[in-house]
Amino acid sequence: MSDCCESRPTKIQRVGEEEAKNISETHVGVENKVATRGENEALQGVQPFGSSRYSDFLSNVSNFKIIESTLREGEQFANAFFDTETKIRIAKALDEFGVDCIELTSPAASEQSRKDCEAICKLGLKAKVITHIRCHMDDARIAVETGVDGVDVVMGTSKFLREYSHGKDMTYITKKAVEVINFVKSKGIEIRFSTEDSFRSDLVDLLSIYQVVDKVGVNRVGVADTVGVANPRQVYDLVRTLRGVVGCDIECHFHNDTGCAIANAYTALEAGATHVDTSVLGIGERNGIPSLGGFIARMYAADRDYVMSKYNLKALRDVENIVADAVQVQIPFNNYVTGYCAFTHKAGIHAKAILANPSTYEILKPEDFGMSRYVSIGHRLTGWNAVKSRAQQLGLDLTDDQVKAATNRIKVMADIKDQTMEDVDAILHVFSRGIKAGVDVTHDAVFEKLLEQHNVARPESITDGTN
Ligand code: HCA
Ligand code: CU
Repeated sequence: MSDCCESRPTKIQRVGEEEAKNISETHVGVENKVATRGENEALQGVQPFGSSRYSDFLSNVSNFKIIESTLREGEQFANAFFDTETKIRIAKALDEFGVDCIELTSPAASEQSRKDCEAICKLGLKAKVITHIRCHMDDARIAVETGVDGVDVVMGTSKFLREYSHGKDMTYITKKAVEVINFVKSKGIEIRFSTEDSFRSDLVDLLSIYQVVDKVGVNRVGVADTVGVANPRQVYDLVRTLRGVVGCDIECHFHNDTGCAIANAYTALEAGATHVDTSVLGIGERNGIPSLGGFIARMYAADRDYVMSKYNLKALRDVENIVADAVQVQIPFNNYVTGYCAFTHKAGIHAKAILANPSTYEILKPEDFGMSRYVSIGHRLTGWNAVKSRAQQLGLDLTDDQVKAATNRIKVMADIKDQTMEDVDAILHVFSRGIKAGVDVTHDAVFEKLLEQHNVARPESITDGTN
């Protein structure tokens, strides 16, 4: 259902991986002779300015861990209901992708949640299995019995949460945190302490409690933008300040209400955070958190080697399809990496450059993700270079002038309606055949007659309109 490539319209031309690779290799060779140093660096890698800024001493852009929370935050998505079998499928698919940790709903949430947590712990995954609990001894006691590798503890610290949620003051929160942390640690299990709604909490309160829990020996502290209010600059400031206050790892959790979740996660890493929370397709409370695919795309653009060495990028599509089916949503058309048009190039100018060297208009290499690039040619913005490439694929021997004439014909017809790939192919075949027969195919009436004959000869392909 959610396989984006199955439903791709036929006016789009797929550029074969091999073909693209060859074109790209040839082109880079030529380019090296003429391009400036900066341009060459940009062409050779995916990084925008050739050299990176990631030598920043604080930055973990090239050394981060993913805490994948589809089975915790994602369960808070409006459509989510995961039975045991589905949870196991998702956990295995995430493990196959290579996420570092898989976070599960609190075993204190329900009897079935507890059983599912135990079942996932028994799978023997490579990823660490952690669960997420309130800062409460009752929850902690249940969590440590499930077999998890770690426990993520959270407690609200903002004025809103202190007044309208749990009603406790900072002294109580700190005392509780220390009690829970000591208990979990005594069981030899990893522990993280996070403050809910960190960005609307008092900075002094935050830094004080993080300092206390760091001294007690948490493995990580967490910063959570629970309401999606933070912007990247605020994230940088807070995480950088926190980095100077605690010695433990720093996890970050960003909601996407105002569209900054991935940028915030990236900036947090630049400021010294070590772990980022994601969910598949970004599902979660309200409109969710950074999507695994979007976050990975962002990190790939920053350090392709690190991302490719650590994660099985070709498994992304599978895990997204599994989750999309489970929560009954479609993969969005503009989804990072796997969206229907993520690697589709349309304008003639783009198509020309893509055929010469895909890096000209692509920061992500589709083949690294097991995806294909497409060049859309049956429309009024098309260009003759892309049409020429299609003619070559069809084995038609047309001169550039003849291809240009055929392109004009495609544009005339596409002004009436977009042409399918088959329509485009028909025009090219008619041109080629007409030229061989010595007739003037640029003449409207001649062309139309030949096209009609061509279509009559292939009625079944006209009616179903597919390629
Ligand atoms: C929630 C809790 C949480 C916890 C994040 C964390 C949030 O509101 O459901 O443990 O760091 O967004 O604050 O998901
Ligand atoms: Cu959340």
